[in-house]
Parts: sequence; C-alpha cells; structure tokens
Amino acid sequence: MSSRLTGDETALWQAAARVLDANWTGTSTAASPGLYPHQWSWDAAFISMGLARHRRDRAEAELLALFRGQWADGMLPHIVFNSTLARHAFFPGPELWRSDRHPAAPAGVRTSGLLQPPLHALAALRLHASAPDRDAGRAFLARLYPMLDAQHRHLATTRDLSGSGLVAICHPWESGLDNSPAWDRPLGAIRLPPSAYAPGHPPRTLPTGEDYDRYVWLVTLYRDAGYDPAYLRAEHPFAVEDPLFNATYLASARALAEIAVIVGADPVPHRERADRVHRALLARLWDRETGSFRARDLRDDRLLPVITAAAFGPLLDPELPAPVVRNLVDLLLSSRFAGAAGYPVPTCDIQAPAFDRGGYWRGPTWISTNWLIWYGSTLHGLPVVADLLYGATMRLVRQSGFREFFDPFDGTGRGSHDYAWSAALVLDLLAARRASQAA
Ligand code: 2M8
Repeated sequence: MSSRLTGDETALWQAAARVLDANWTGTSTAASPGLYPHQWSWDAAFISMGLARHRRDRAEAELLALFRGQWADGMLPHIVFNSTLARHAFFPGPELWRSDRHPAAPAGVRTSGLLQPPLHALAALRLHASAPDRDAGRAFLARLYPMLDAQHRHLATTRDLSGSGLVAICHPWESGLDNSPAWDRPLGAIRLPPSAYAPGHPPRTLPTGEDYDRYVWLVTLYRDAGYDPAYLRAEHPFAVEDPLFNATYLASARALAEIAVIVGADPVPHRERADRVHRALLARLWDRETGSFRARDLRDDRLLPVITAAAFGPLLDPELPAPVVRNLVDLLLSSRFAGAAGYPVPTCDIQAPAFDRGGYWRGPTWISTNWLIWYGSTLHGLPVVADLLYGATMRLVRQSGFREFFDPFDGTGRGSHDYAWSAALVLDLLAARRASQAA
C-alpha cells in the first residue's frame, strides 16, 4: 500500500484486506463467516467497493455473482444462497423462500424473494472511477448495464405503490436496518395468526421473539401470493416508503445515467427517474417540523414517528436543497445523534424511547450507515462532517476490530467478527483519503 498512509493506517489496511481474503469463497464474499455465510445484496455492493481497492478482479466477480441470482423480471434478491453449504447453515434458508418453484427465478441458484437497498449502480460506477485500465472498466460496465437497467425497471414498475416515483419496501429486511424502531408501529399492527408462530427459533441471538415470527409471517404471505406485485399493492400488510432505500435508489439512478453515457446507452430514463424520486422525497418524506426525513406507512398514509439514521440517507442526493442539508447536519450533530455519542453515528435517535445502545439496528453504530453519511457529506462539500465520520469510523475499527456493529457511546464491538462490509468500507475510506491528499 502507498506510503501516503500512516503506519497505523497501513496496519488497518492490511487487517481489512485479510478479512476480505478470509471471507472470499472463491466466487463471492461471505457477509460474515459464521453468522451470514451467504451473499447479501447490499453487502455485495459495499464489499465490491472495498475489493476494488484491494482485488479488482474480485470486485467485479462479486457483483456478477450477485446478479447470477437476478430473476427474469429484473428482481435482484436480497440473499443469493451458497449451494455448497449445509442446508441449515442459515435460517431462513432456501426452504423458506422456495425460489425454485417460481418461474422467474434463475435455474440452479437459490435465492430469497425480497430486495435490499439498490446501491449496485453506485458501486459499479465507483469501481469504474477507480479502475486503472479504463477500457477494461468500460467493458465491465457494458456487461453489467443491462442487469442494472432491469433491476431499476423492476423497482419502478412493481414497487412504486403510491405512483409518486418513490418505491416501497414490503418487509423490514428490505430496509437493511432490520429491527429499526421505525418499523415497530407497522409491525405491531399486523395480526399474527397462531399458525404463524415459528416452531423453533433460529440459532442466533438477534433479533428473536415475536418480531421474528412477524418477519417470517410476512415472507410467507408474500411467497404464498407468488411474489406477485399486484398482491403487494392491494393486500400486503407492510408497505413503507423509506428515505434510505429511496435515497440509494436515487443515487443509483443518477449513477446509472452516467454508466449509460459511458456504455453508449440512453441516460434520459434514469435521469427522469432520479428527478421524480428527488421531488417525491421532499414532498412525501420530508418533515419540516422535526427537520428530518421519516418513513411513510402506505397502509395509513402517515409518517412513522421514530427518527433513525435513515433520515440522513437523502444526503446521497446531490441536488438536495441547501436549507434541507443544513437541517440534516444540525440534526446529525445534535445530542440526538453524533453530539451525544463518543462513537457516532447511532442508528436511532438517542432521545427516542425505543433507542437501545446494544440493540442491533435500534441504536448501535454501523460502518455501512457511517459510510453512506460520509459519502453524502462529500457530495455536499461538508468536510467537517466527512472528517467526523472518517475519524469515528477509524477509531471504531482500531479499537474493536471489524465487528458487525458497535456501542455508540464507548465503541465496544458487538455482533459477528470479521464482518465483510466493515472491512471493505474501511478500505474504501482509506483509499479515498489517500486520493484526496494526493489531489
Ligand atoms: C442482516 O439481515 C439479515 C436479513 O436478511 C438477517 O438479520 O438475517 C442486516 O444487518 C442486513 O442489513 C445485512 O445485509 C445482513 C447480512 O449482513 O444481515
């Protein structure tokens, strides 16, 4: 690695690269070797950005492996199962999703039937930006473009349930912030039939209990409706417009427009989609009163009460109006988020009753959300915020290693060890810092 990194940064670089090497399965990267042995969708996007700084060949392979799981209608599933692992390596495994019985699912690859934040076009463009060989980089984008285009068409045609341009998630897992307190109200409104209680619980610690039964019940409902978009629109009990999911959709739509130009395709549909999301985010999810973005429950057309780190997602929109950006920065630096945490950014408003410093996505700091806010702050020319996020993230991994998530007050590492996106995003941050120093 370059001499521009300090000794400490070089040690972090090497440690992060070792995690990615150890989690490499030969075709893709396990999210974490013990707990999450398969390939997850938004993990793969983050991981590819880190691999681009370490093993470029693997960065491209990572995204291509994920898209092997894409369905014929463009749906990019949130889990692509590793068929070489024992059947019970993870719950819920392929037997819950039954993708093999769906006509649109790919042959020979078992997948889930849900989505995750669509960060992939943004990741692909970032890979291109750091490609040493521009021609080879362009050839990769040309290969990926039709798959990314299909993914975005699928989102626009099946998930724009309100007709506003925003897309809806139909399960907490689709948000990526699984047990976020934002979902407590819509989840609590679901009536669970006695048959929905799982006979046994997964061999893991977080999250479990009745919430887990609700997660599995929601999957069962959607699966038994044949993963049909018409069912989602009319009947499915969980339908939410989330600011983070939509912000990643917007950022990727803008990236896809740039990719289209590079590969000689038409960028206009992607720009138009991004512009609609931009307008709808402000019209439907911006809450002037709290100066934050909040998720909208489409089943009662109300904003959900809890403010989470998803509120900062729209910083990924480079055209977010300056007063809105200022409001978000004020909120971020306030005692509700970074202002009262030694190791920011907590994933839930510290002052919310549901905040839980050790509760997975209910308060702890995660490297992925830190990276997204860091990236958004660079788009808006906010060096103080970017430096805060960079410094906090480095302190976390230096102190506690590449853990899954961290206590936002004292930085204690929690969840699994050798978590791939924690390592990958540290590589990306270190490389970006080096590039900006060189400029
Ligand atoms: C967690 O999600 C999975 C659900 O697919 C789980 O709890 O079983 C979340 O942290 C999610 O954001 C992440 O992509 C996944 C794998 O790292 O784990």
